[in-house]
Amino acid sequence: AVSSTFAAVDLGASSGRVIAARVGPGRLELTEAYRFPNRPVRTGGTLHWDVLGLYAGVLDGLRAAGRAAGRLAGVGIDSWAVDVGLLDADGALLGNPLHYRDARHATAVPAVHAVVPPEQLYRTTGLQHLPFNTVFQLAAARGTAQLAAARTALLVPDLLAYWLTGSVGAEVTNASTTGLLDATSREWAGELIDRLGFDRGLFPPLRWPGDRVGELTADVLAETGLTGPVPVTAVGSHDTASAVVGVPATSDRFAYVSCGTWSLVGVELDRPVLSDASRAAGFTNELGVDGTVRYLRNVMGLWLLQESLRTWAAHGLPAELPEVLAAAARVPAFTALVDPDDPRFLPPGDMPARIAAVCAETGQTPPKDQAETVRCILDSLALAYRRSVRRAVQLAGRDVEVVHLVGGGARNALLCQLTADACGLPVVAGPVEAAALGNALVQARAAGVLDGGLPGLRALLRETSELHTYTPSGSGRAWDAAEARLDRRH
Ligand code: LFR
Repeated sequence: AVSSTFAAVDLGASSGRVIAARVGPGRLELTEAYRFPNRPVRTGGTLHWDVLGLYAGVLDGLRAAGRAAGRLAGVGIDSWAVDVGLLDADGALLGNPLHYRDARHATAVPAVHAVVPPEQLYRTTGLQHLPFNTVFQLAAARGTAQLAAARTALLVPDLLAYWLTGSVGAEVTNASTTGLLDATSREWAGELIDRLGFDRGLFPPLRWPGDRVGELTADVLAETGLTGPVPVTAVGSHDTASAVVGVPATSDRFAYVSCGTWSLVGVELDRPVLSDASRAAGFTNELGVDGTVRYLRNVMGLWLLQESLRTWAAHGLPAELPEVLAAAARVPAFTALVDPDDPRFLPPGDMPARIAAVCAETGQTPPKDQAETVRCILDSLALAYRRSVRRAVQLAGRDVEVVHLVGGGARNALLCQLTADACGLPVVAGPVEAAALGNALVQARAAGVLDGGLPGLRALLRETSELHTYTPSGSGRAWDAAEARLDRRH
C-alpha cells in the first residue's frame, strides 16, 4: 500500500481525541476523527478521572476513524502521565484512577522522604519532585482496602490498551514518570519498591515504544465495526514523549516547549543528569522514544490561562480566548510577574484571585482586569521558559540554537513572540498536534511503513507541517531586569 491509516489516541486533561493519520513515504496527514470531553469528577472530596467514559470515547473514536479510513493499520495510545488504575486478582478495575491534581497525594510526601530521602530518590529515578508522582499517590493509598486488593497498577494508556487487547504491560516512557523506575538501568527500581513497602508484583513487565501490545479483541472489533486484525502498538504513551518525537528539529541543538495544559521545557539527551544541582533546579529525566532522555522541567503552563477562562465564564464574564489575547497584547509588558510553579496554582480553582493574591504578597499591584491577568500569565510563562532553557543548557552541557514550541500553545502568537524575546532565540512554532504526530510516526515505523531514527521521522514532519518562526525582538535587557525583579520579590 502507498499509505496506511493509523489511529492515534491522544488524551489530554480536558479532552480526548482520536486522530486518523495517513502515513506513507513523504506523506503524513492528520484528520481528527473524533473528539470528546474529559471531565474530572469529584466525589466525597476526591478528584477522579472518568476512565470508563474515556474508554467509551476511544471506542467511538476508533469507529469514526475506521469509517473514514476504510481500514486501520494500527492503534496507539498516549495520555498524561503518573495516574494509575488498580486491578484486582481477576483483572477488574478497583475504582476510578485519581486525578493528579487531587490534594491527597501530597500528604504522603513526608512519609516517603522519611524512608528514602529526596536526594536518594533522585539519584535512583532521576525524577523531578512533583507531589503527585505515582510513588506519592501509592504511598497515600496505603492502608486503603483498594490498595490491599490491588494486584496490578496500570498507567492510563496501559489500562485502555488492556481493555482493547487483553494484554497487560507498562510502557516505559510513561513508567519513567512514576518515581519507581531506575533512570540508569531503565528497569523497575525493585529495591526502592521494596523499601517503600510496595509489592513488586504491582508493576507489570515493561514495553518499549514500537513493541506490539496485541490486537483489538473480537468484542472490540464488533463494537467498533472494524475489520481485524488491528494491531495495538506501544508508542511513547506519555503524551510528552510523543510530543517530543513530534518536534521538527533539524539537529540536536534544540530546546523544546511542549505547550499544552502543562509546559514541558527542556532538551533531548542520551543519558540522564542525576546531579544534585539538577535535582535542586527541578529537572526530570523522563524516558523518550529510541532510548532518549527527556531532560525537562514542568512549568505550570496554560493551565493558568485555562483555569482563569473557566473562572471568568463561571462568573458570567466575557471570556473568549482570541479577545482576551488581543487585549493582553495591548497591556505594557511586566506589569506584574509571578512564579507560575507556585504550588498554590496546582489545584483547580479561582486562578485570577490566586494570581492577584501572589502579586499582592510580593509587593506588586495585582492585575486589575482580564487583560492584565492574561498578560501577567504570558509574561510569567515566557520568563519561566527562558529560565528553564538556560538552566537545561547549563546543567546538561548542551548548546541550543532554537526553541521548538509544539502543542496547542503554538497557536498563541503572543506567547510564541514573548518566548523568542525572553529566550533570545528563534522560536519555531508547530506542529500543534505534535503528540498525535509522534504517536502515529512510531506506529508507522513499527509497521514498516516508515524507517529510520528520530532525525528521519522529524524530516518527514518538517516537510508536512505548517511551522511559523518568531525572531527575538529587543535587546533582551528588559527580560534580564524582569528576571532580577522576580527573584528579588520571591
Ligand atoms: C502533560 C503531562 C506532563 C505530566 C503531566 C501530569 O500532559 O503528561 O508531562 O507531568 O501531564 O501527568
